[in-house]
Amino acid sequence: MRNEQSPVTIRLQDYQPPAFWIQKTQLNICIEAEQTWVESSLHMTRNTSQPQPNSLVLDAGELLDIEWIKVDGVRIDTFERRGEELILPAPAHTQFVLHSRVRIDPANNTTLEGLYRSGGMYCTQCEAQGFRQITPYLDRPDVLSVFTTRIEAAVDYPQLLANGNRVDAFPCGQGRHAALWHDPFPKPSYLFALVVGNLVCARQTFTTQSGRDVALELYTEEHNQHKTQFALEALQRSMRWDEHTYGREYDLDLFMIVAVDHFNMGAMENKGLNIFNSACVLADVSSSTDRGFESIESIVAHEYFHNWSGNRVTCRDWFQLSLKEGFTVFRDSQFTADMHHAAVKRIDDVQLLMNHQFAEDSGPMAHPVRPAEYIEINNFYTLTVYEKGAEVVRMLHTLLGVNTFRAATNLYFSRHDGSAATVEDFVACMAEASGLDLSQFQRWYHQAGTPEVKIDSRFDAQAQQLTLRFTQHASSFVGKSSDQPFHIPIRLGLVAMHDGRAVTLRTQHPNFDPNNAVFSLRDDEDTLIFEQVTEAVVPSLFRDFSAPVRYDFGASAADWEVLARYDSNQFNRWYAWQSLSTQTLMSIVEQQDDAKTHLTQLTQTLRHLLTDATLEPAIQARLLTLPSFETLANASNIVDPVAISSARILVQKHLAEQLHELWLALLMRTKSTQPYVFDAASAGHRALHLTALDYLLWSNDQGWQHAQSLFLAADNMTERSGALLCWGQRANAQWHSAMDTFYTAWSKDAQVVERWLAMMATSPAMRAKDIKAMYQHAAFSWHNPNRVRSVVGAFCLRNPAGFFAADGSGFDLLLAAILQLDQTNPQIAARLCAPFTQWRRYVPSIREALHNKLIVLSEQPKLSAGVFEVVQKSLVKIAE
Ligand code: B3K
Ligand code: ZN
Repeated sequence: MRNEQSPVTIRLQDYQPPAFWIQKTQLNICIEAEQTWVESSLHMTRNTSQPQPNSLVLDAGELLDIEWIKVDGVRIDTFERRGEELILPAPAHTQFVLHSRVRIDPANNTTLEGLYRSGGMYCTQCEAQGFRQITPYLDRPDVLSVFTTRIEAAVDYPQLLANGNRVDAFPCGQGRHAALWHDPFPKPSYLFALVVGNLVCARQTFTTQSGRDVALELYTEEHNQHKTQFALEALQRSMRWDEHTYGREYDLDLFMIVAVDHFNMGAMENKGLNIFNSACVLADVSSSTDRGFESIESIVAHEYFHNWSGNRVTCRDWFQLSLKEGFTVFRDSQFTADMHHAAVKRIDDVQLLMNHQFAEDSGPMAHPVRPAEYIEINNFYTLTVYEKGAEVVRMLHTLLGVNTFRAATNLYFSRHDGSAATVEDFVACMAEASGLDLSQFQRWYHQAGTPEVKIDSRFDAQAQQLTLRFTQHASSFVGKSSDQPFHIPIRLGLVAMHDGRAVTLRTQHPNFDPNNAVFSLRDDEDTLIFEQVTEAVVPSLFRDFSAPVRYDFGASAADWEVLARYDSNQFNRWYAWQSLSTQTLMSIVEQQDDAKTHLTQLTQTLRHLLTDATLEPAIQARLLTLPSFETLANASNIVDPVAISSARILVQKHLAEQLHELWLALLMRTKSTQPYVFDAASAGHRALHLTALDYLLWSNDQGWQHAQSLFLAADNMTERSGALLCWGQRANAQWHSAMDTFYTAWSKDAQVVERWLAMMATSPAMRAKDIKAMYQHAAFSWHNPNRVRSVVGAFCLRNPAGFFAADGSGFDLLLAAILQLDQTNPQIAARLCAPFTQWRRYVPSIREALHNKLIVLSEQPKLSAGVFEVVQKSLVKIAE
């Protein structure tokens, strides 16, 4: 959809409270075969705390065909439409009813925002600004209203769902029927939802801690009814956990989830009626993987947790997005850690943060957790707002401790219940409950960029003192950096160099909290002195990644090895292994003289980790895995994708050959002997089994046969698709035929087909021409975002060999896809621009080619606001 208006920048500093409130919203939505009618009655009052306005300005999207508007029953013909604004003369009374009737066309709404058709059903997506494509409204999160919704449709659509409680359902003649819903909780329009379809429903009941029964309903198309059980159980676990951990009880008598095939993102937390991308909710033991189950459980939990962090307490404006998203991501990560394995969850989260959020935060799209301005709000559903936002809440949790943090969230939920809050409100509750001064801490919300902490570590054997001298430096994309020091919590320990023992921490520093072993670094520089240190130690810093920073303590390979082998903090063992192997890989990428020595040391450490019987399988799997392409790209001053990929293969091959017997023994030892169940322990075994397979694939030319055997023998999707995935890294004729067999067996299962498409697209042998051929495949559709992500997204983001092919064909492919999608679904088009935004990181030939594509985009006569914003920000001139 093109935006004919020139894009406007919205700024936090311009925030004004609304001039009107809407106490009550009554909607009447009539779905007909060719069109849909929406009538709304808005019971409005003037906000008397604001100056008296001359006009009433409503949000009215360009998809609305307005039939009439009335104020207190009198038709208004003097309205004006300006872009997405509908401007009426301000009504004379302070209280009035605004009544409107509009026509919309859900079947042709390809943006998947507002009300649209997905396959045979109708559904909505209103966050952030989709409601204005349904009816004229004050479509902003600080206007909260009580909604009553009447839905009418043909009886071919038995389910007529909306928020709240169903208060009535009745036939209306001529093969049509209607339902009436009432949601007693005032909510902003972005939480409105409606679903109309021919769906089956799986039901369970949950009894809350206060003894109320809540009906849980999961709606899907009939062919998916065998895939609902897991999500319903995950929902029950989430509800119980939120009662126990945060004292939050569900508030309606009904909680519904609907699975939808066409969806721009993962899921949406509409009040009482969550709508999910099918891929993020449907699962069963035959078609899902361990990772798939974990991810569904965490998304179900995330959306459920929003009922309090987002819905009961909502955001004042979209700059406060992280207030609900960062907090809710933190809550869902605590939940997953409690359900499964805390250190594993932490490793997975930090990997996402370091690989992708750090890159975002040092590039042209860098923005603070609470952005100060935007053009297209959909561009700000970012890793910074979500993941770094969650890290900021985690730091508060670290500084306050479990009990005080709980007291602070209790205060926040009770003080702001039923209202729209800000980040300051949240931090104020944290400060009030703890007595801490968090004014400096607030900078985490306002300053972009990943801080860098340097630590100079000195041991004085005679004085038995270890001195750690810290300096911090706020670093960001040039022109956006700010030099105010952050309040950085550093959880730490000391590990004896010679046998890995934990050494007692004795210091007088006032900013060191001995109960939690947390040092608060608040200044640009500070020095921490540990006394009575009788032997050489290695500092184990930022345990559990206590702050989202890059740090450097000048560690030698030997230091990292001590930590990787002995640190009592499992997360830091993984971090040390990653650092050690990154050091080795970068020495090869940069062709340093000591690369060979590094490799020998790395092999030694890996041998130790591989034979450490005390490690739990899930942790061991992660400790045996080499850093990803992205980790290495982030460690490079100038990214050379070819050099990185070949170094990674070289090292993987070396480790595979040198330790061949051990990998083989590990493969045998971790073979599954029991029928498949999904739980943390057996998932850990499978992860370890697949890690061994991944190395064996490279240990000699016959390695693929292990993958083939596993593919043929596996009784579960984790191993079956895991085998195909690693075998795909060395795709041969047998891999292609196994992929064909796999597709034929699963072609009716949409979620498996999406995984198959992504496996095809990420095999390093694939080139742009092969991806173009995939566009013709029956399973591909430009109108289904999951299919676009599985093919175009997977190729451009996760197939460096293909995307960065020297002839530039990968870049041509991406440009064409963006231009095409910008006509139909601009949100997806803007997301796909991500690889272009990083152009400055690469070697000159790639840098120039990516830059050229951005120039081509910038020269298009009409771009959506979303793509326009990304392109414009990426091209901004910087002083080198
Ligand atoms: N709140 C939604 C995201 C909406 C994205 C709009 N472009 C899902 C979530 O974060 O829970
Ligand atoms: Zn969310």
